[in-house]
Amino acid sequence: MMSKIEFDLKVTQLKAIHESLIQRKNEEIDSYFGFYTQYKYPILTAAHAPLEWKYDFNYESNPHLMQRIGINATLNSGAILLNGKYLLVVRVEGWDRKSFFAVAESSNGIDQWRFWEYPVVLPDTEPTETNVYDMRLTKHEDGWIYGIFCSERKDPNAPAGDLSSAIAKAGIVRTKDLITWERLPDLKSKSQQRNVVLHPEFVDGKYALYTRPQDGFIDAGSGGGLGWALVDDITKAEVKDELIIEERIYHTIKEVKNGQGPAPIKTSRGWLHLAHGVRGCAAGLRYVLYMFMTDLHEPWRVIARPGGHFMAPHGEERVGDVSNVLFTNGWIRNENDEVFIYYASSDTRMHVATSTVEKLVDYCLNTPEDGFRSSASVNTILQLIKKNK
Ligand code: M1P
Repeated sequence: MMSKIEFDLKVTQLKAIHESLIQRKNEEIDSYFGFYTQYKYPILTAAHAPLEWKYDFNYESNPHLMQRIGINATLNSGAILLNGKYLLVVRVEGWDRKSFFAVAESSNGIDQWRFWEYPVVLPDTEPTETNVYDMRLTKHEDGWIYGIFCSERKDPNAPAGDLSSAIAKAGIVRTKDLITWERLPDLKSKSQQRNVVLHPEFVDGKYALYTRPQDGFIDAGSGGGLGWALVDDITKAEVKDELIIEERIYHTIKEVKNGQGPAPIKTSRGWLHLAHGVRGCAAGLRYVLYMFMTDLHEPWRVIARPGGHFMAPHGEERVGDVSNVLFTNGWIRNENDEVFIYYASSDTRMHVATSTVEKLVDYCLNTPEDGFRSSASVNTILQLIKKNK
C-alpha cells in the first residue's frame, strides 16, 4: 500500500499533469480551404474533466488512490459568449454511458478551457428520462437563455427483451447565468424529435423552432429533413404544424439524416446556418457539417445552399467511440464578427475552428450548389476552369 507521503506526491503529480493540459496553448494549423482555421489540439477531452469528479483524494478512504468515477468523452457542446467569457455547455459522458451537462470556460474561445467546479444540475422533473445530451443554447430576444436538448428514455412499447429501443424528445430549460436552470415541459410533438433549436427572435410574435422529426430513435424515416414550427407559448411548447425547410436528398451528404446545429447567426445578407448531414456507406454512417443561409425576414426560406460538406472528419478526428462523425451544436460570434465553431469528432472530443461572418457569408453565397448528378458536377468545374482562363 502507498504511504501517506507517496499518496500526497502522487496527488500532486496528477494535479500538475492536469493543470499543464488545461494551460496548454493551442496552435493554428494550415487550412487548404480558406473559409476557416483549424487548431492542432482538441479543446476538451475526457482528460480535461476536473480530477475532483473522478478521485477520492482522502487517504483513509482511498489508500490506493484509485479513480472512483470515469469520464469517457466530452462532446456535442452548446456555446455562448456571456460577460466576456466563451462558455460551452459540454455533453460529458461517463464510463457508465450516461451523459450530463457541464460548463467549460475560456477567455479567448480557443484554448485554456476549464470546467466549472460542479456539473449542471438539471431540474429532475421527468422520471422516465434516462439520458440527456446535445444542448443548443439560444439567447432569445425575450431576455432568457434557452437550452434545448435531447431527453432520451426507454421505449415503453418495446417488446420484452428489447433493451435498446428508445424515444427521443426535446427537453427545454432556461437560465440567465448557466448556473440556475428552470425546466419547462418537454416539447410536445407527434413524432420523436432530436436536434431541436430555438430561433433567437420572435417570428410573427411567436417562438420559432428548427425541428428534426424522426420516425424512430435512430432513423429519420419519413421525417423529410430539417423542419420549422411556430410555438405560441414556450412554457407549453407544442409542434402543431411543421414545415420541412431543408430536405434530405438522395446521393448527397444529407441523404440519411440532417439536423440544425446551433441557433443561426444573423447577418445583413440573411441567417447563417450550420448543420450536420449524414450518409450511409460500408463503414457505417458518416457525419459531416454543412452550411446554408435563410432569408433575413423569412428565416424558414432557404436562400443559399452551398453544395457538399463544409467540414468533414480528417486525421485523428476520424476515430473515436462513434467513428467518422463530426457534430456541432455550438458556435459563437463575437463583437468583431469573428465566429468560433465548436464541433466534436467521433463522439469523443471537442475542437474549435475559427472564421468570420464575412467569410462564412461568402462561402454560402459563392460555393456552387450540388447539381445532384455527376454530369452537373463536371459542368460546374468546367465553368470554373473557363473563368480561370
Ligand atoms: O453518433 C452520432 C450522433 O448521432 C445522433 O445524431 P443524429 O440523430 O442527428 O444523427 C446523436 O445521438 C448525436 O448525439 C451523435 O453525436
